[in-house]
Amino acid sequence: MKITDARLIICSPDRNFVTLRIDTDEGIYGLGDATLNGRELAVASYLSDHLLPCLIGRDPFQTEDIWQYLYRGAYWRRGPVTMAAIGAVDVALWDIKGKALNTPVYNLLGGQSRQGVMVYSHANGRDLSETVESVQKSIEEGYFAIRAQSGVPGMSGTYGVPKGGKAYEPAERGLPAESLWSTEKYLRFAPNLFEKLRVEIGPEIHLLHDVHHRLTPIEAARLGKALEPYHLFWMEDPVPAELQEGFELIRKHTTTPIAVGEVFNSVWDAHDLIRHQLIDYLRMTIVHGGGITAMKKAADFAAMYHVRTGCHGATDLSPVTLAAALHFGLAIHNFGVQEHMRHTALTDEVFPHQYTFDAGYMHPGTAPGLGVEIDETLAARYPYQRAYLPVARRLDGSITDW
Ligand code: CS2
Ligand code: MG
Repeated sequence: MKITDARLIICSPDRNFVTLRIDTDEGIYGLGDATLNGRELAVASYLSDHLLPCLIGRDPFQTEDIWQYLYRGAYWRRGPVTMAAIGAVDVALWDIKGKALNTPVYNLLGGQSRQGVMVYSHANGRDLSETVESVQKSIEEGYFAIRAQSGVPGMSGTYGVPKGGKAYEPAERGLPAESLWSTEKYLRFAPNLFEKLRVEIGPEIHLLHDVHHRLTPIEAARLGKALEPYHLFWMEDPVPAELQEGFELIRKHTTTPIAVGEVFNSVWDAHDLIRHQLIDYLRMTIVHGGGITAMKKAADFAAMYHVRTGCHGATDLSPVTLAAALHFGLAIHNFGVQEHMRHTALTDEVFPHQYTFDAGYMHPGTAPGLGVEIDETLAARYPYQRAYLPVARRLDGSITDW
């Protein structure tokens, strides 16, 4: 089998997506997701201008050799743009391999290791009571793992809480929106949120929370300690993760489990975090982490240190990535949880898929390959529109981490 063509489908059904399609001389094609929220066209150029010409004529079954060729052959390694591009190629090749062998991709990764993939939903509210209601709605929908994000008293808005009751989508068209952040207000409020949630919903539901890179290690240690009575499933991205040794300080003070890595694009970004057992869940995801080939290696390394996966799965990762993540999560042994931020109905229409949700679990389906398609005619009706993630400033006006 030979690769005969590789091209991008860039569309914006409610939000921007970059999808790679690779065609072969046997009529089988594969899809990969190359979406990097707020920097979509950088990845599109890296693929179209640099990687795709190198694929023509290659054997799509050679996933390992092609991954190494694209990674080592670039000379300039790693980074979110590079690894999202390599990830898109890799996932499309696994899709082709599954279709050619007439088997779902999970069968190529070790087979079905569990009945289903436990997923967590997004619950949020502008204030405590709205957030409690939103968590209760997720429970009614069948989730038993739920991320809770709430507006903070005294702050006009915060991460994870939509404006005006719409579904939460952080990237906004036009220039970057600016938001204000107060660590003091947040640290005073967050423990109250989870105390109230435990009173309202009891101890069984897995509660997760995303700090979104906003604290210093000692502040994160304080928060983790304060949240211990509420037994969170995880506290996510407590600090910006460049300083891996900073997590030693957090670990010294709290047993609240830590999840990190959605902004990582290589296992090297988490090497010390994993081998020193400074985290409990690795959030790196298939699209940004270099594809299935890379994520399988990262998961196997993490398994040696009791670290489980908790792959990122926001709506800025397309249904192609969600499908790939479900195949991956169904097969690997040290699976932890998969994020399930539901795409809009229009996005789902553009990306018909086999995966299903039932009673807190998802399954990728048994179709050969990934079990996801793209309706190119419909996609063409929603052209790309530049959009940016917000920028955050402290109350004194200085830039902080959004
Ligand atoms: C968040 C994301 O899902 C999460 O855990 O951190 O919503 C993140 O903000 C977006 O994916 C950024 O594009
Ligand atoms: Mg996050």
